[in-house]
Amino acid sequence: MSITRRAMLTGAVAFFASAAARAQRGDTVLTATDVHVQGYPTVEALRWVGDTLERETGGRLRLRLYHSGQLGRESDSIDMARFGALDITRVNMAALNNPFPSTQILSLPYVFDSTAHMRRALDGAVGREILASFERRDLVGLAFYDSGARCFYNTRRPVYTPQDLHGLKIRVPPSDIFMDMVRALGANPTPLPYGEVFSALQTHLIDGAENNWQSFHTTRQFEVAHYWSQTAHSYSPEALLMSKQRLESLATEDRALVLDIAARSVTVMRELWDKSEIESRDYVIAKGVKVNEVDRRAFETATAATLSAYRRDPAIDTLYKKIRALA
Ligand code: GTR
Repeated sequence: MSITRRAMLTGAVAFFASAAARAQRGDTVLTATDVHVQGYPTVEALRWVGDTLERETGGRLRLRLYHSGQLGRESDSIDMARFGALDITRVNMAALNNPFPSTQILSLPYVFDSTAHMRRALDGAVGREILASFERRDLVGLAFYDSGARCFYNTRRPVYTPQDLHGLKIRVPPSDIFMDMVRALGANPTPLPYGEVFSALQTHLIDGAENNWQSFHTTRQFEVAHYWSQTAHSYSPEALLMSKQRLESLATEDRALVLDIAARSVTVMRELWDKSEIESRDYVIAKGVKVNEVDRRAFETATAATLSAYRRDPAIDTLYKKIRALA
């Protein structure tokens, strides 16, 4: 037998022996998913959750992370977690707006003034109320992560006022709020899964989209869309969700540990976020992306009807007032 073959066999035997020992010890492997690539702050925060779980339980609890959308679309991953086919999913609020109405306030236009404002709201009563709302549909809200300020970018021209968006086909995530908002701005909303936006821009199926600096950078959309306009129209944050059924299947102390580590990961995420936001912005600008400020007032006015339509729901209106009180 060749040395490499023998080494491979020895390796395989050792792997299966340790897997068998782990199974016997009752080790638990939690599966987690994220549409972003390795190195993206949400993925790295999840990796930190996995490493910390493993370290603090001596390997009894671990996380298997499927990044880069390996397990499909965000909206599908939410259902998979609800039915227990997946343990943890990291998704944007936009994918939750339709099935979980209390999340709508976090995605609506011009609700937050800054990242600091959003963090204050998420760390307090507003955040707690929204995280608790996931339980109604078999999920546990573990934490919120940042997603920066979403801005418009396109392949055609700089956008200073809503008029500049008129007639453009703009990709939106699967949320009625984003459909309504883009329509209110005079553009044509085109819902597409995140993984399809780059090629849609490249083939001119769409003219533009809206997102944060890190997504614009890591999906390489900046290579085809050269105009970034600082609209900061939505801070729609991320949610870390867990299958309720799976969490409840864990021993009491493990359950507490998962909740605690997820909560601690927020600080890790925020540090990664702040650093990568600057890095991504500087990177795309160095690659030739043209950035411009916008007439923010004009964007607020044009989207005001979208905000007030959702505020007709008294629960949303109460959350809105609590958030504005923290501005
Ligand atoms: C990103 C978010 C993703 C995904 C994406 C999108 O900012 O992190 O989870 O929702 O936006 O627009 O689809």
